[in-house]
Amino acid sequence: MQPQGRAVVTDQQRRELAERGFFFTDALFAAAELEPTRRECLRLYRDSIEKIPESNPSHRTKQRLRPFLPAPQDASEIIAQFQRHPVFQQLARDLIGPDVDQTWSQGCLKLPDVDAWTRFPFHQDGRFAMIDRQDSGFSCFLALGPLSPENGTLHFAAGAHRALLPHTWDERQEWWSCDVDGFEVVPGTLEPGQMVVYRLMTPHGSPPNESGEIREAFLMTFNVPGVRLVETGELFGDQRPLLRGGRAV
Ligand SMILES: O=C(O)CCC(=O)C(=O)O
Repeated sequence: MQPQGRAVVTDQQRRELAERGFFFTDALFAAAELEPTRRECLRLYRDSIEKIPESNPSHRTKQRLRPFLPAPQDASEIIAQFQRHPVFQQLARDLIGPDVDQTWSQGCLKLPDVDAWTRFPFHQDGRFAMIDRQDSGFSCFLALGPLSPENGTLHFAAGAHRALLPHTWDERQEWWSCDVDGFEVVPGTLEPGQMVVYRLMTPHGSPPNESGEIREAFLMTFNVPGVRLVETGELFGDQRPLLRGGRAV
């Protein structure tokens, strides 16, 4: 068990989260702490393509350019350890309280673009997973490498996190899409180890990766334990305990 640490969220960041739906952190992870997770994401990416049958070329193309790499902890003990980093624990204590679960995680790699496949329309995660505890959760978009508009970093719409916006289904991208016209949109330009911390209803989306390099990011979502899907009542997500009584479990 780890002792409880000092708060990492400042009053200003807390205000920004409440009013704008997100805040930026300093670089809270050293390069040597990020590197093993970065390498593991690349390994999981390569493995994920091998698993797709050659008989399904369009699925292979999408997975090659904008891989979906959920629950990386199930395939990597290195990542499973990293997800319990004291920084995540302290953020969770500061923003949620003494009892917290990891509810979602994914590697967020994006390859150099072909035909705008690596664009992600603006959306609220709350539209993908309609859960009963949207307000208590938060996500961390962590830079494993430098992130910029050019390499397709996530952008965040400010002040639009209080209600579900209308979404339409984008057939080509196979993604829910909402309109953020009229809201300030802020690019998540980040150095390695920096994060944007945002609410589950904060609209976010990303332009194509126009650079020649892989965009390397990592996503973590935390919430109170026992989060359920509204429609079915089923427990949602990873349900992986992080804190109980303020202490790591
Ligand atoms: O990787 C990206 O740029 C977008 C990912 C995203 O928004 C999501 O998975 O909800």
